[in-house]
Amino acid sequence: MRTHLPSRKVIAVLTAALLATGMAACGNSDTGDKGDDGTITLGFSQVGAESGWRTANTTSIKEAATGAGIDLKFDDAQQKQENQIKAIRNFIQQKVDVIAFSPVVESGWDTVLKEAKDAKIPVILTDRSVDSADKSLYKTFLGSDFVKEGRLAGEWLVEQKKAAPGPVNIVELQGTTGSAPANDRKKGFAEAIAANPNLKIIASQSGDFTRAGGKQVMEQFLKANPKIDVLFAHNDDMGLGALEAITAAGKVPGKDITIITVDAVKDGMQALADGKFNFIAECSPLLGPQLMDLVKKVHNGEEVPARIETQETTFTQEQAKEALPNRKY
Ligand code: GYE
Repeated sequence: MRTHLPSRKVIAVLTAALLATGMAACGNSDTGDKGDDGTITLGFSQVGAESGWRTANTTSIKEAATGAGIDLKFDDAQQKQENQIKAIRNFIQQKVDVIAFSPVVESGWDTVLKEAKDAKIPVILTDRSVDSADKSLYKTFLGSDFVKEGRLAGEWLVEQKKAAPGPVNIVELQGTTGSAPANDRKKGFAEAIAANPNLKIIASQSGDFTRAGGKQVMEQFLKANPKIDVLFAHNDDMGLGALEAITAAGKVPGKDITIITVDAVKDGMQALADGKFNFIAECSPLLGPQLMDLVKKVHNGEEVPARIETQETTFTQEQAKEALPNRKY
């Protein structure tokens, strides 16, 4: 029997149209879903603002996101893992398309990474890595080889001190305890200086990658150790803080104490060009453009390499003088 009710086909078409309207109405920046315009939403959890390196890294990421037309949700964790975990959970709740973060420390991420995986949100690690055994918890890791940076610093010192007649006393300012760059730079440096038994680390402590930390710990080092020949600081900022402590103790940085750092941000390069630092192993913070490229690829379901290493170099005082005028950060 014929009825005047709409056919099944018509109902299906109407339902689809209603659904589409509903989705368009709620599927936008508020929820973090990809909108009709195809904009990708990226949730990014930054470590903090502890150093010149970090500031340059944040600028690079924000500029690159704007340039790539990616909707960036940026969170500053103030050097606290609990804040990063909270931020990542928020990103999951907001249903962002991709999550990227720079893990403040290496361990303790499995649970939250599993939550992101279960929510089918791809994760990209940038700058620092995690020690998770399950590599399927993230798509890729973009950043430097920190062991290599430590090794390059150590190899330079071995060459400088090859004719040293007696013990060379080294103090080390470590980065944030438990962070990949602190663990790896320490390891690479120790491996390299093992080539000369005269080179001895007599004190090693964390200055948390900050100028204030570097100054304070260096003051303690100077009080406790009458003969310090070399300072290896895991970043420029701690080295810059240490300069104040060294000068206040009546010693000449770069002469009485050889200073080696990592990063090569502008202030560090200036200290090197001025003869206050002696050597810097570069670590590039300009990861934004590569990160945005990876975000797009991962979002489109394309395969990406599991590890992408940043290209970097080293600087002597002469090389710093040459490079300084063109240094962008
Ligand atoms: O060397 C330091 C910053 O993770 C590579 O963190 C980064 C390090 C960088 O605070 O200055």
